[in-house]
Amino acid sequence: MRATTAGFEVEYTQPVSAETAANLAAHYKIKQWRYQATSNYGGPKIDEETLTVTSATLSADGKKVTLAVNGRKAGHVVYLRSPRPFTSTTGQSLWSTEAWYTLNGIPGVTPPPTGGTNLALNKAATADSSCSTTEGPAKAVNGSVAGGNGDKWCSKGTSKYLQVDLGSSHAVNRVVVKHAGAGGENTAWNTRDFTVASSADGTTWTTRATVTGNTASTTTHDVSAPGTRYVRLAITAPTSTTDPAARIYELEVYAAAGGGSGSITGVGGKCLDVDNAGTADGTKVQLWTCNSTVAQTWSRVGDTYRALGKCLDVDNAGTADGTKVQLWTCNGTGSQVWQPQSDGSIRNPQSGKVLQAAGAGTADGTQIQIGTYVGGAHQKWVVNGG
Ligand SMILES: [Ca+2]
Repeated sequence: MRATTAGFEVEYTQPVSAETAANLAAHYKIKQWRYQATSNYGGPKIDEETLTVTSATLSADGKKVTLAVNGRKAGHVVYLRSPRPFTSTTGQSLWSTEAWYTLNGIPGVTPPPTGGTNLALNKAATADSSCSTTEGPAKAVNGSVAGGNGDKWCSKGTSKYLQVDLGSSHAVNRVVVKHAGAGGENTAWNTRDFTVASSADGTTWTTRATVTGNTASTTTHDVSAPGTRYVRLAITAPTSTTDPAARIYELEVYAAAGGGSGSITGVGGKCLDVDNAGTADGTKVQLWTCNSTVAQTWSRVGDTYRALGKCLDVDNAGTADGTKVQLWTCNGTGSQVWQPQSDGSIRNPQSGKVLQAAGAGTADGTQIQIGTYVGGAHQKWVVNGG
């Protein structure tokens, strides 16, 4: 079993039977979970969830299955099970039906930054309440933990939360929280139970991490939260004692390196490509076999994707299904705003449609267009390098 950019590759010693191959994806049950280090040996599974196998492809020799799997997260254990009957061409049953894979990182996906820019630094922060005027939410995004007891946000509210507005959309991949102990206070006051959620608009939230029983002074949460403008820390149990106050010295938010560039791969493993590396306004954008040329090198600049100095653009600000997508001079309009979604699609908010390969085609030269999201493989993209 090997990890791939889109899922896993599973190799067998004998070719898979026709009966098993007939409904191949249904032969794979996948779960993932993670562990949090404790002072004891071992610990409970955390964030256990079932993953969906969206496709399973058998190799020509019948010995290798390529699985596309939604929702994998770095830093998790992946458990794969193939209940019997699962047979070879000679009628033998699969000997071992289970496999475990420790997914430290997803191949081809930019790992979280080890340093990087803290996107929350000095941004607008809000909270449910503050213990005092000198312990407001801004103190949790001032970049410092060494300023004494007043260098934190503190709340004794009934629904404690701290929220930061990053100011623009980012593909957030790490949130770091510095609790009471990080500021030199009693470590028993480190936030015990909390969630980290993200939002594109400050209204609709997606929970990205759920933590219970924390005792650490600094907690790091590796997440996959594309299109994030707002991050919210919601606290359900502020301390491991009866002390009622939440104490957050710093809330840090990181994303894949800004200004990075790389390919954008779609259906059939083909790349988003500018026809013949043309730079004229209106140049066709298509699927093409990946070749690492500048015609397939896209940079993330704000909410745009750029190649050859121009922007990925919806023709004539169209909103209809099938409106073609092209290369155009960057002009700051909604036709050039693209927001990666957690479901793997890339959304153009102005039209409410997503980037897709026309007719679900995979041939070189397939036109790129917008369409209503239906969850098809022709609407899923992997943005590499930034
Ligand atoms: Ca601070």
